[in-house]
Amino acid sequence: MEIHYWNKEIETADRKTIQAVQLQRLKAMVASALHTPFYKRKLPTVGINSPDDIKSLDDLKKIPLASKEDLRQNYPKGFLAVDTSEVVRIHTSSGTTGIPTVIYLSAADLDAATDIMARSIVATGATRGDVLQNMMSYGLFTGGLCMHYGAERVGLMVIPAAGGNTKRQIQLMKDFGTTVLHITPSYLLHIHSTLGEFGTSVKDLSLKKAFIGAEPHSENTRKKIEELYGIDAYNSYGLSEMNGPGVAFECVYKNDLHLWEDAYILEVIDPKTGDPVPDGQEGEVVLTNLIRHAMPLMRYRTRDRAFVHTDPCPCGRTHRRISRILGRTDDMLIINGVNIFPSQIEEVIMKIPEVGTNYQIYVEKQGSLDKLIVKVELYSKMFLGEAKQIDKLKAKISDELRASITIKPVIELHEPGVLPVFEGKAVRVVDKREKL
Ligand code: DLL
Repeated sequence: MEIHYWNKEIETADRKTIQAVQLQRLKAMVASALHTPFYKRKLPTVGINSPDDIKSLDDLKKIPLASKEDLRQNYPKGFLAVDTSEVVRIHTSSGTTGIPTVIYLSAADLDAATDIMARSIVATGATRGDVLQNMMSYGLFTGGLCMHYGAERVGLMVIPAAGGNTKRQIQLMKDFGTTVLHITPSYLLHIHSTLGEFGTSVKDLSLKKAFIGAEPHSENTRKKIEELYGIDAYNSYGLSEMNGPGVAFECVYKNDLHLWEDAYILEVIDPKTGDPVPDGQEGEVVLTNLIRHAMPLMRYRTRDRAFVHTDPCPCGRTHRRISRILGRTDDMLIINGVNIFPSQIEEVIMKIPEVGTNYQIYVEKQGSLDKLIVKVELYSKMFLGEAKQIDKLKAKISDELRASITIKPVIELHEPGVLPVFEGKAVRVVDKREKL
């Protein structure tokens, strides 16, 4: 198998070298962090007042864990270490309520993140001459722009197609000879089911690879994609809080994801106790960003469950690999790549005066795509009204939800007493999708 590297020296460095880089970068990160309101408050309470208080990588453990809740509570500038005049870009991701989490990048941060993205792309064998159609949404979501920059740096020809409009996507693939896709697995499967409708078959396309990520998927889903398209599909993991895609990526061997340890310190903890779990054991992934100084974020609880591989990879890269993401430790739903918290839905519907007291959220597959159904009980007097009024209310709930969670759910309205009542903890979410 032919192996390509973007930066062979660091990608194949021995553990001692990687750890030396980590220590030096962690110190620099603590120096930046001490300029943010959040860490200015937190670090002195654990005896860290200067980068010199970090003497070894073990001192990382002193730094308090950070959560999405911390980001939300400190929105919008509590984690900002520089003057906004030094920031060249922001991205956001959904938070547990309407308040998003925001990340800031300076020009140097963007450059560093782009380099890591380029490294991920090259690890799959994609290179100059390839045509990448980026079907992740552009805008505040990191999936579009961050991959775009990385692919340009490698020298691929990028088609910034963004998501949706399947007919146009297929046309673009045909017209420009797309060889690589960046896409959610659910959308890639969906496109396959529509090819016939648009008079196209896989043979009309030049596809060789797909980078699939932004949502959980199983090994079977990957295999299905590879068989249907006759391509190699590589798992791509990332999160906005760590600069988006490119945190961990599969190489040509496709045996789980190399996590770039010179850019991110990886820990896996028991989500209940916060204690580290041994390699090979499933736990919550905790990441420290070593390359973003405009907005330091250390020991961030991703809520993603995975385990660390200990066996070496035949590609020669020494950065440890994580398993595919096996689930989450919180209730965040990922619907066609979009992150949604049930609490966001509750907040919107409970503000609508006609809505009664009970509701349920259903997620199921419709073909290969996820379908979100929000079942809502109304006060009984509503059902005495005209059908037109009910339709109007459905549209109103749907529109208000869309404004908050960015996707339009199907709304079902019910009379009181129809939805299940729970005496203990209410089961608000019924997720009928494949379990990993
Ligand atoms: O989804 C960044 C990204 C874009 C990754 C494009 C890959 C490709 P967020 O919107 O902040 O960022 O969502 C991050 O999505 O914590 C995981 O729960 C989930 N996720 C991302 N990639 C994978 C994957 C982007 N390959 C959250 N497998 C993460 C499973 C994934 N889950």
